[in-house]
Amino acid sequence: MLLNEGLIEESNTNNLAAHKHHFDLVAAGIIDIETVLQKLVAFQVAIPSWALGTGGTRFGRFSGGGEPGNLEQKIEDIGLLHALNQSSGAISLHIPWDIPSDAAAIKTLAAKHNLKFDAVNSNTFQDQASQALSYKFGSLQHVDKAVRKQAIEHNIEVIKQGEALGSKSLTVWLADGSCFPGQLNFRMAWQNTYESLQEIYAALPADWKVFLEYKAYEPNFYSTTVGDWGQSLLYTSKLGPKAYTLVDLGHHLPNANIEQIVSLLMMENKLAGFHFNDSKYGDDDLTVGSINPYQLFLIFNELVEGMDAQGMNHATDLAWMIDASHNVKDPLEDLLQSIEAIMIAYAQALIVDTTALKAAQDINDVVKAQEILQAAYRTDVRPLVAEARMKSGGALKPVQFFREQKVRAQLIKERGAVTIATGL
Ligand code: RM4
Ligand code: MN
Ligand code: MN
Repeated sequence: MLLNEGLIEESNTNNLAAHKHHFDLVAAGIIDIETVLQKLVAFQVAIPSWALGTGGTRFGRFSGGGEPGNLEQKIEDIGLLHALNQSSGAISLHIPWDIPSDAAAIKTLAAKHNLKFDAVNSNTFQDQASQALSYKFGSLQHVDKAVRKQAIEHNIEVIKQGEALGSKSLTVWLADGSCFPGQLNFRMAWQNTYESLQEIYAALPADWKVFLEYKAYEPNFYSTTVGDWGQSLLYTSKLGPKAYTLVDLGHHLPNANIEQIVSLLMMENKLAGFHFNDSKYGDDDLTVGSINPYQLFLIFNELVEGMDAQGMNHATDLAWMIDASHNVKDPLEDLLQSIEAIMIAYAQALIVDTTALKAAQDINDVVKAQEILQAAYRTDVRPLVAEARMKSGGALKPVQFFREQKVRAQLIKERGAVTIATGL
């Protein structure tokens, strides 16, 4: 379904007086408000094609109604999100869950919704019906060369699919590892993985990048062959300048200092970007900012500091994507909340008094440094985010709009109450 723009305007008019009151209050305290707003307007976060349906756990999945049944409908859903918040202007495809049957038609449809194609993702963590050899014991690391070859060829195929759509990067997440001590020779697994990645790297078009995601554990529980940022950085450093390390927030052991990881990866010019989500225990794939919004702010604080130090463009020089699973929420509402949480953390990071912070750091004034950071974090920047959204044609209150206009009910009417989106 396409949203009627007039309805967004109408809803904004109804909310305008209250918004203006809140906006003026907060804007008065911000020195270069116009620059902050411009940066917020420019910032776009990609939506993965697997996040439009209801997720699940290994115990069950409780699908909602009106889920997109094909890639076209997924693009329409992201189009809806983008119309509401103007910050979700890209889609990231997971192959083979979402192989376009007609790339040109899919490109045209995406363009109609003002969407670009972000990184394409390969999948060698599941066996597909048509597949000759199994990934039960790994893919790029596998002891059998024939399995490695199959996995390499799959990645090269994904690059080709991405090229046809205008993507410029491949994200590789490997489930490879082992479940029991003795199962795997770590050094051999590392070497095999490295050699396989070299072949994929060699197949990258000149203007492409490859992102290597790491994950501490799961589905393998004893060892993971790309288990942390150090291991990923070792691969990406050896591979060459087109290889970068991707940070998925849920892929760390508890209490990891993710903001420090981010800072160091940026220092080495090896940070690919992010998969945003939040977690309490592991790779929970909860809504970003729902458990630990302060950590999200601290991460954005390092991002802004690091990107500014290197003269990077906040909106385009790193890859931003949501990677969450919505078990008990409407996926579209959850994605609206996710984008809002990201924009809030970004806005807070943009208003940190960096000059004062630097001065406090230089004289070891620890108390002052904390005051400065928390002054930004405790500022209610929601009116700034809403203002940026409205300026670009989005809704002041996207979730409220989604509910008032009964968007899900309309999707159920169009698509049916029992539909299951491809994905996990
Ligand atoms: C993994 C990882 C990947 C994602 C899959 C679905 O845990 O986060 O990025 O492609 O889940
Ligand atoms: Mn991820
Ligand atoms: Mn994950």
